[in-house]
Amino acid sequence: MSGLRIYGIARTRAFRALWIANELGLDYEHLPIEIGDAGASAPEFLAINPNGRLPFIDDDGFVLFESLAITLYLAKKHSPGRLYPAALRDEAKTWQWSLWAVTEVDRGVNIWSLHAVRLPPAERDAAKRGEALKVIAKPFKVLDAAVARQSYLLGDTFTVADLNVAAVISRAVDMDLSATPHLRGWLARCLDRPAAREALALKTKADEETPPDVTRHIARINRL
Ligand SMILES: N[C@@H](CCC(=O)N[C@@H](CS)C(=O)NCC(=O)O)C(=O)O
Repeated sequence: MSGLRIYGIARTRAFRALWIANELGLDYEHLPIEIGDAGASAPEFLAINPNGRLPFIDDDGFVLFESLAITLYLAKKHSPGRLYPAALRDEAKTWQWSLWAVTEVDRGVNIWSLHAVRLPPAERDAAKRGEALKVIAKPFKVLDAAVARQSYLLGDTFTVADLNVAAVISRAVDMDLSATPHLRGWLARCLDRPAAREALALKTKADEETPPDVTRHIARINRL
């Protein structure tokens, strides 16, 4: 056992940490705790991550929160020069794409998926869904162009830059992506990797087992 613990049910952004850990072939312990008072906001977990959010990791006593900080840290620790790029400018592009994903598309994809897939059909809001699609349309065109002439964001090989962006927009696989065919192909390539599929299987199972009240709670507390 490597001493790595990943906290958070795979339905949450913990999916990102699980994917990178699988990609790196790490031996880790997954603690699939829930959001809220019975999970991340319980005193024992607040003592580790005072944000009360998921995911967080404990790597041999080193605690880290923020899903993409976790993926970048693990990739740099275990795969320098491979999943984590060696060259300064490739590293900078990795930060660029990671920050871009969080600021430009994370919330929009989340809102869309809640109101297109995850909330009970009668509670889905078509206006919110449409607004979310409008917000992500422009950044999706940017991503589409970035992978139009190369297989991955930094060139010919898959790196943590791809993992971060693909993980953030993973729920977009259920969208009509015909307006961004390169993005669609790239996303399928990324999510088809064995390490991604393994994490996605956990996420799908967690999605299926999530009671509607929890999904409603997620939409309410995040104003989605
Ligand atoms: N920027 C943070 C966001 C973490 C976050 O909001 N996680 C959600 C689950 S995906 C959560 O824990 N929500 C519970 C809450 O807000 O109380 C990250 O990427 O790790």
